[in-house]
Amino acid sequence: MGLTISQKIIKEHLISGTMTPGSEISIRIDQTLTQDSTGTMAYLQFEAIGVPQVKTKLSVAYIDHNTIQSGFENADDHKYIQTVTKKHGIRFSRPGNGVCHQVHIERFGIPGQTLLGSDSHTPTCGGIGMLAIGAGGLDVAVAMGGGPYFLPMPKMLRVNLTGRLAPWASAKDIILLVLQILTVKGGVGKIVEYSGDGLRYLTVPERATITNMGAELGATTSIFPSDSVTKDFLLAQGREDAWIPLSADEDAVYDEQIEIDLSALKPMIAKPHMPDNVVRVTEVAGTPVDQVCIGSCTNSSLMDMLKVAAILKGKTVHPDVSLVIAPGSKQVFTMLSDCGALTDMIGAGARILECACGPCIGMGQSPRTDAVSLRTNNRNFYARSGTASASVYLVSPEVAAVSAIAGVITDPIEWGAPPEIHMPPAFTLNDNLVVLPAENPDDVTVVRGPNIKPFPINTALPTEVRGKTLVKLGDNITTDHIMPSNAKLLPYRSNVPYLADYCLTPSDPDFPRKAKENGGGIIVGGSNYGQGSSREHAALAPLQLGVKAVITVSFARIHMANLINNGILPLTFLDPSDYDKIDPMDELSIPNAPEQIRSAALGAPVLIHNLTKDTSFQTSCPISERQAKILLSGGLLNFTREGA
Ligand code: MIC
Ligand code: SF4
Repeated sequence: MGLTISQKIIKEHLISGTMTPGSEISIRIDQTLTQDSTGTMAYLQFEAIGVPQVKTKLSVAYIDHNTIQSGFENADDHKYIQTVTKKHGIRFSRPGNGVCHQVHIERFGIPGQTLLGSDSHTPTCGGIGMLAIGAGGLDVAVAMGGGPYFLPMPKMLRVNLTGRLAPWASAKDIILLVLQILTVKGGVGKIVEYSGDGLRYLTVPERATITNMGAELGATTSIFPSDSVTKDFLLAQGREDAWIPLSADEDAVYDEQIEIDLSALKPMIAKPHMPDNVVRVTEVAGTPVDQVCIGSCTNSSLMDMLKVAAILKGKTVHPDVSLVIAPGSKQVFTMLSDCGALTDMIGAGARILECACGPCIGMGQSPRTDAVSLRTNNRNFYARSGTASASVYLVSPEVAAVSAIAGVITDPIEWGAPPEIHMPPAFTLNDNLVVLPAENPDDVTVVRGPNIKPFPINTALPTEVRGKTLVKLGDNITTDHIMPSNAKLLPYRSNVPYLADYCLTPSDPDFPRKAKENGGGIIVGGSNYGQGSSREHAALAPLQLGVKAVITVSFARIHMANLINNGILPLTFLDPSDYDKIDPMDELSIPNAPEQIRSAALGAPVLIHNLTKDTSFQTSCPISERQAKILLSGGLLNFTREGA
């Protein structure tokens, strides 16, 4: 039987397990990436593991999220990351070099290799045929130390693209359509592979937009073949040596398949507050717009920026609109400047931001109260912009640019002919903002600022897990609900005790108080709980508050792994109607917890008593035997220290 692209890469990197969907496998990791908002924690954990030098082929630490230095906290964390990476063999991409995913695909990604990143959009490098997976910081720390990465073997989903994009339709519209079809939980437990004769018209930056936003499907990752388009891109980046051909076998078997005719695709838009709330732009055309943000790791490539500049050239941004543009990398910024496109943007009235995540993670540019904000980002989760009352819509750079001029949401199809942009034969190369690790690690002193506080470490699983239902949440609770991140909170990513006071506050402002007053407790949630980011803080903050278990209808992949790594029990209702039978503040008890968790790994249900209602219900804990041991030890760090 033939293999898919990702099955081929997994087979080559397989350390343990069999490639049967759902069963636990472990793979060798070639490269890792971290960014600063998850990186401080990842490097603290790497230090705790105690491996002197990274054992990967390449590890890079980016500074791109926390770049508003409104106090000493960000700068201190940057210094910590710069020194800790220098000591342990990791390259350091300085602030100003760009957004991690954009820089990594330009300068470091390699087709056929594996990449583990402490950021959910790590799959961006799937655009060049790399198996690139987002994970929690601790999993990345273990991979840097040479340890395997464990994951359930994913199912294979093929998206077959035929034809060629019609004028004004873009890669963003492809992934928005896929999100409309599959929803934000449609990719859980799957790898999405792209194929078909439509591929030959899609450039690497366009492919990267699609694999990047595949994170919003909940997919393990997304991947394109490595073909002549990939080769041309790597050649233009001066990295032709990195190219290998890679495609699925003719007789590869997929568990699911979707067909998309690119020529029929029209500009799409995701309405508030979910990336799968997708309609045609025409359905909301005419809505007045207050803010337009162009950038983020989804749409900040040179191609995207050149399109925007061509649309803005000679025009003026509508007086009621604030337009901000953040190019994705120093390379993009430099080339925009050299060719005069930057002048066209500035001339039209765009406010140019540094090449970083910026507004995408609420680091500045929070819109006004009740604003309509049009963004080229990948996520429009509730309150993520920093303004809870704002309505954030997700669009392509083309829709964003024409709407910024018109002042209302506009379908560009009515705008005339689209600009014709071609990939450059050569990109401008200058890696002078990537600092190499020290030749003599002993000479490097790691600098730790006062913002770095010890992070909570769980204790071994007690015989009885008992606690009150602190909160009962609905479906699709995101990590932005669990551990909000914005300009006020992001600077505290190395200070979990501080962050814990904001845990789950977008859903229940009293959650931290209730947790503290009750000595911790249990969270109850609906389906797809913990979707979105890889931030471990969404497990660490509940741990800090004494949360012992989370019972839901279903979990998102990375968050569930983060809960396990921190020794918090992830349980799912065996009968989803039991969700309706729990009320907030009901006291729950899991008797014989260690025994029940051990048996859960073999498929047995976990029995829970509702002491308040004097009833019982069954849950499942969908874990492997290895994960059961981690839970018994009270988390991965304890498990590793115990020498397992
Ligand atoms: C995001 O887009 O939500 C983030 C901020 O990049 C996160 C990482 C984080 O929370 O630091 C992600 O995607 O994993
Ligand atoms: Fe940064 Fe936004 Fe991309 Fe996350 S999604 S890495 S915050 S640009």
